[in-house]
Amino acid sequence: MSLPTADPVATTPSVNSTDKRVMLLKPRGFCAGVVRAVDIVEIALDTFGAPIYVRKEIVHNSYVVNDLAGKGAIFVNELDEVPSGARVIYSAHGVSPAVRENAKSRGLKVIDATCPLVTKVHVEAIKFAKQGYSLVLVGHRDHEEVEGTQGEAPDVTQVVSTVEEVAALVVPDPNKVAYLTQTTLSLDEARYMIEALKKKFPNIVGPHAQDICYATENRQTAVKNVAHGADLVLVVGSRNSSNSNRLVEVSQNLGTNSYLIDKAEDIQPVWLEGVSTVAITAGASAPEILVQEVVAYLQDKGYGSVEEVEVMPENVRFGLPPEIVQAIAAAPKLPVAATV
Ligand code: 2E4
Ligand code: SF4
Repeated sequence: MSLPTADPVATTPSVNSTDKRVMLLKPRGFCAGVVRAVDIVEIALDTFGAPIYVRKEIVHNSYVVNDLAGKGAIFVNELDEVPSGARVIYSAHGVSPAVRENAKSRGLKVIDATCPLVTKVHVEAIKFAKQGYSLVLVGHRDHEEVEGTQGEAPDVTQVVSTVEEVAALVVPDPNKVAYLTQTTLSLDEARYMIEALKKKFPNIVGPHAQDICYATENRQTAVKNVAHGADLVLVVGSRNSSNSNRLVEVSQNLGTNSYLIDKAEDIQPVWLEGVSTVAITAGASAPEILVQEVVAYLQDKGYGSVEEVEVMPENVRFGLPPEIVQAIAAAPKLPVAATV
């Protein structure tokens, strides 16, 4: 047997243009809570006029935030930056009672864009705390949603994000423990964490239906269904979007390369080397216009076939909050155009 005379050169298999295709996952992108939150800011700007303040990013997406800022919304980190008596919108991720009290004492006019499915978790926290339970909130400590939910019962709530943290939990009565979760966790991670909690506290109680919301679950299920048939999964979403990051993890855990991109320009050409099938999805806060720009970019690179793959239907809508419904009702009606 003869030894090779030189190091073998790594070659990337070239992909025939006719094999290059895009799978566009469905459901993807805006969920009902995000549609509602963005509508609230737009309607508030239209009916009340500027200035309209928004506490934190209305949703975790740079394009959405920049777009609304361009229309006159003023994004602030804390209520102290809002002038007394002004109008302020709470983000879709919710706020703690401490924030609500601060707004009241400052005389701010509040419009609440908290997603109803986040509010549902707040209600559970209040219920369990009233019943004397110690609360374990499974989630990411620095996330605004977790800060808001924890704030409902701060003295009895502990946040955990790893099984090591579950093992280290100390509570006054191990038979009186309840758990809740952030709405945008990985379903697999959450299951694993809840199993660890049940082992440590066999009498632990939880919500009737799980706290991870339908949109998080559907987008993860769609990725699970197609990741095996793709060489690359691109997730459109911003860095600070929890649910978008979870979609990348779901794909990577199944062994399919995946990247989070804010926009088409973030795609690095090297990612596409040897790739024939690209699956595209989008986090719950990522607008469809950015998805279409990614599709156009890939088409330009020879991915000529674009097929929408609908894994399940999704038809959820949420109503608007009363302050907005009243504002719409009170707004002067536009004159009806004369017919010729
Ligand atoms: C409120 C609750 O929570 P996450 O970081 O995924 O938020 P994002 O703004 O990216 O998505 C919408 C949203 C809002 C999700 N859950
Ligand atoms: Fe609401 Fe779920 Fe959308 Fe979050 S991802 S805003 S909880 S519907």
